[in-house]
Amino acid sequence: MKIRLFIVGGSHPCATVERALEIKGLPYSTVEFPPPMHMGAMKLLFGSRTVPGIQIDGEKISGSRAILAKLDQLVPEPPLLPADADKHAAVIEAEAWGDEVLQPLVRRVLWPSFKAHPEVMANYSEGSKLPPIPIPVLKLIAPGVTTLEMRANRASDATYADDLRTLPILLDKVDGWIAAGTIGGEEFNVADLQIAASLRLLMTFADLAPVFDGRPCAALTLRCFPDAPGHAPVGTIPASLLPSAA
Ligand SMILES: N[C@@H](CCC(=O)N[C@@H](CS)C(=O)NCC(=O)O)C(=O)O
Repeated sequence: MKIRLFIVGGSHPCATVERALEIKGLPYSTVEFPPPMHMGAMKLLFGSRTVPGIQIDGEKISGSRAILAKLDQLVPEPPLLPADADKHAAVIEAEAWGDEVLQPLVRRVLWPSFKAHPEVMANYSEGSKLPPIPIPVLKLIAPGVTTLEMRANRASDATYADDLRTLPILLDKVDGWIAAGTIGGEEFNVADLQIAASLRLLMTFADLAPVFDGRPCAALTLRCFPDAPGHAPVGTIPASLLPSAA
């Protein structure tokens, strides 16, 4: 089986797919694009402008959920979905929430943070195959890149404040799923991979450490994704917007 994964470095849904490929023991190669250039390239290649996209023996699939479903079909063991019908439905619901609610929130926090601190963006190219962009060049292109990304992700100063204020409520929801056994089992399911990848990216923000501290979802995230590229030091997010300041 020849597998090519199309990614942006540091992207959380791309991390979800990479972890699934690892769990399934499937070797693959990657094609990496710098953001926001991936949007045009992906639209041309996959008909949808988002990463991840995957090519499996020539068949193209776009979107982390569709890709995970395909991988589970191709390689059934270990399963990424429970056999029990009730548990299966609960996992599918948690996965959809991770994709549709949590994933976009992470982008709406990320891009305003990078807009204010373009130098931090360089930390997120750890492990990238692309040549590093010198900090002065990064600072020069950051206003354009971050404005485009904020527009594409419907991010604004208002969403930045709102998302950070509501983050603890979202984490309570994830902790609830862990308590119910929907996620956080010994073997990771599609919802674990979807949710933990988003939380892992948020956990690279040192400012958010107190929000995650001691939470079951933080432990699950680190178990699922021990390492993640990137680090945003304290002060990247304005103190006035941090949930603990509310
Ligand atoms: N929710 C979808 C979409 C992923 C997504 O939005 N990826 C971002 C990067 S993290 C992207 O490519 N954004 C470009 C755009 O919105 O045009 C998935 O999980 O595959």
